[in-house]
Amino acid sequence: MASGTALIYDDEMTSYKLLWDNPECDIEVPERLLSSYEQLKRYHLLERCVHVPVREGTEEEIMLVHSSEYLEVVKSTQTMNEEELRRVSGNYDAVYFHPNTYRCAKLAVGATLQLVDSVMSGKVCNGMALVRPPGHHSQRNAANGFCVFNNVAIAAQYAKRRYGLQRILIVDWDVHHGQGIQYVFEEDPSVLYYSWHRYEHQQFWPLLRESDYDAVGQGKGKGFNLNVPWNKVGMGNSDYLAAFFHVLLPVAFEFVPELILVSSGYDSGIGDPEGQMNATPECFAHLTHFLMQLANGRLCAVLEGGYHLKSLSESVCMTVKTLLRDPLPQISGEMAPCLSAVESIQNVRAAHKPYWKCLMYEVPPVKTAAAIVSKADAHLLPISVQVEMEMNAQELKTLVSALDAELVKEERALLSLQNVVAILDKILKKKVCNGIAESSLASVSTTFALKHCFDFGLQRVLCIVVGDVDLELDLDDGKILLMNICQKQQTEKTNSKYHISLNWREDAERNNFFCAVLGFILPVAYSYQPDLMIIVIGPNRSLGINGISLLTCLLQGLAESRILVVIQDTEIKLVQSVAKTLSGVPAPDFGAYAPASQENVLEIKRLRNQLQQEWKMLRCSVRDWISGS
Ligand code: Q9C
Ligand code: ZN
Repeated sequence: MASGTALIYDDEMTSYKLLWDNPECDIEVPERLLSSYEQLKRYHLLERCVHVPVREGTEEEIMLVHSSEYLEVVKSTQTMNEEELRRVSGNYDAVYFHPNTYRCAKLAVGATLQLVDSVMSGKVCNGMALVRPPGHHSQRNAANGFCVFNNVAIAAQYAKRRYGLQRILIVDWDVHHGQGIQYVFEEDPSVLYYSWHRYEHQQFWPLLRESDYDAVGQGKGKGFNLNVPWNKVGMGNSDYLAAFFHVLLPVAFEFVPELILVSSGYDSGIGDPEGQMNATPECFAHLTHFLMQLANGRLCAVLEGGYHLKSLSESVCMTVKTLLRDPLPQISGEMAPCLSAVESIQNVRAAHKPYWKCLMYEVPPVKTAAAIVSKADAHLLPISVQVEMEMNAQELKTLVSALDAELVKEERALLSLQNVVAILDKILKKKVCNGIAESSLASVSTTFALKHCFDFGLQRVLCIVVGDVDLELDLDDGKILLMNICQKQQTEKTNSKYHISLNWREDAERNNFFCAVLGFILPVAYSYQPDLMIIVIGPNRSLGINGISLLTCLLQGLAESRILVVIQDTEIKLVQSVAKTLSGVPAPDFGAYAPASQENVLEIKRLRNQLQQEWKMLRCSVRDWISGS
């Protein structure tokens, strides 16, 4: 087996810099390379490495990932004056060009390929390339986030071609999502891309929906894209290690890569102004160490980001020291991942469960989500319930305006929709099974939710309203079955197949809702076979918390348990109890059995007689059966 560690660096890659004032880009400085290289010298690591010269990447190599049109644009910047450079830079997100950028970008590609060749030829076992500009954000037709050519993506394509590799693992530990790499290999099962990144529910740059854990790859590439989104800053050693133990490493050992490329950004390290994370330099030694156990130790680390010069250079040294097989440093900090990290890890594992044997068993998917008005009450919900953030205002507006042009103009109505839409969306996309949303205007938000369901393609929605909530709905086509449970005696009103009023007055002391749920609601619901159920709780309800919990408990057998509970008046006790039943805690103690009142028994009987022709599961006597057939 090969031994030795390559180090690839050339100070020509420090020959470009930002020429004008732009706070967005001013952290990407030549000193990033200089200070890392100096530190390697100071620790006497440099002299222990095998020095491999850089070269330019060829046009053909660059075009393994980029279009010739884009290559020409970058090439043209060589001879531009400052004004022209500013204009071209402005065409891209967080990018600056300098007359030397093109030359350096070619050297960065070439340095990366030299590293791949050194490792693949067996000249060395592993190595690191210290390059500028970084690569992982750049795309077929675009520079992005300080990146010009996608060094690592090009290297993977190159290694596949030149060495006929069938499985390459790319580990992107930079704090930003390398969306450029994701796009190149999304449909390619021969390249497994893993990235963790600061995400904060899509509030952090590059602000992409496709950075979330449910971007698993497409077509043949499904399962070969692993995103671990960090929704909080301050992630540290134990969070990173947990993501390795529970996501990357099990999948990587099952994948059996032939080569590992590391998009080695250190803005995920402590002190970095971009990342705001807490991992110490020692952490990168451990990450490197784990990866060295795969692919016969064939590992190429290629610099991406890292903007705190001290943290960056120490972390680079830790990586190289580990590649040289020095003993590992002790890792500091309490070894316990934070809750937010564990949530992200659980979400990726559940999303990838269909694709990897190592995840196939015991991953419980997140079952219940809740969006409540008072975030301070979140801790009162069962720990397994995922508490949702407010939906992005713009996203909400776009969604609502597509379905209801009037509604989008009303601020108060829009506000009341926020929670409902956030949860419904998760249920429809099967990210969670069921959920609870508080909404100040249950009628508006439920009406909208129903529209959204049909727009999404659902066929039948069972809507059970408890209390006073007026829904203006068209109920003729059978797409909605509306059941009202109220105490008002609406004698003149006759029930129709899809609009049923159940007049029910619960005995305050005792439980007698069983006979309504078992004798009427469940048989009708099972006859209807809904795709989704919405339970709306309004004011003046005639059912207590126990009754509502019983209802949610027993309805879970339908619609693959897809239930959305909309609650109008903030009532934490009710939310708590419903959250418990939805998340699978056994039903609450209903107390001693009490027979239903005469009045209620008669109501059930009346409804059964009225509707058993339509809903045949209501039949419970031979006479019913004969008269119905
Ligand atoms: N206002 C790398 O680490 N920040 N690139 C944009 C938007 C751009 C990071 C802020 C960060 C780019 C390789
Ligand atoms: Zn970065």
